[in-house]
Amino acid sequence: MSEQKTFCENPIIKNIYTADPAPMVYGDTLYLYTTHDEDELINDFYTMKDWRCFSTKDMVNWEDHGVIFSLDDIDWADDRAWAPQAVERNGKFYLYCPVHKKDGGMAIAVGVSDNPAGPYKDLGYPLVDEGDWNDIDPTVFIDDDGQAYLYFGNPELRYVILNEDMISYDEKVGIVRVPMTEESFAKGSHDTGTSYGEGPWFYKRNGLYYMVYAAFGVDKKDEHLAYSTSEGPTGPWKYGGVLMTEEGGVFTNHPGIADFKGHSYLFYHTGELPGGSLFHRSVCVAEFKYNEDGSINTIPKCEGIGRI
Ligand code: FUB
Repeated sequence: MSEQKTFCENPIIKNIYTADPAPMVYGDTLYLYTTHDEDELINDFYTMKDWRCFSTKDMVNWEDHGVIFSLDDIDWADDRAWAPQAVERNGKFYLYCPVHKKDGGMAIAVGVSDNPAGPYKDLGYPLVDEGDWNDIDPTVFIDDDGQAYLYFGNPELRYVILNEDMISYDEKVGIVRVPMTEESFAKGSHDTGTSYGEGPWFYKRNGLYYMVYAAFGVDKKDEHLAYSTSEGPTGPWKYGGVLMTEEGGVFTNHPGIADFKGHSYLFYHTGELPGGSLFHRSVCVAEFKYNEDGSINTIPKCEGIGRI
């Protein structure tokens, strides 16, 4: 057996560029799904073709499961394997992934697998496809009553109410547009006039619903992370504060939050691996604690975390 490390030094993955971290706790293991920034860029833009999975039982020693889903597995997509999130229901695993469609625009694909580390099989058609560019960065959450929700979007936050099968949604309710108000997402410099940018991460803790997201502050060019909370799964949302500042990062950041073995973690990305840039990002992790009232203080980017 290889020697077990006691400290996870950021960035977590050092042999390839990874971004858009999405943790999922299943049993005694934390699975971390990421996107993959290719070394060689096409048209000097995000060059991303597949999704990766890594797992750990102690937050320090990671197993690399390699490519678990890729554009090659999705007949109707041709580009932009962007920020995913996975969830388990009834022993099946669902990986929600934004992609660029062959006939234009972004849409949300679903990969299904019997194993958290894949391989995932595409449905054969998009789950969410409004024919515009807003349909990116899905975040999925199954509430205590069994109702599942899929939020997504840039520049607007939108959601669908998923059916029990997790691969279709309530068409009667349709695609709901969350009111983009300053009370919900603070004044900012993104297209809606609020700070909400993209990369939502939806979850519930101690009865309070959280929406964590990448945000654009007033007069700021790079993304910071912010959060809003709600008493219910569909809002109204109340702005909570800055979760991580933009300093020391790259143009984007992307949150993924998980409680694991009694600890709370924020996954994010920076450009701190050698050769890093806005198109060559790396996934990092920081441990944090919630305040008594459920609020969260700003979390510093950090050098790494210790073993559980
Ligand atoms: O990684 C591609 C895109 O950049 C993601 O979908 C966004 O969240 C941002 O990180």
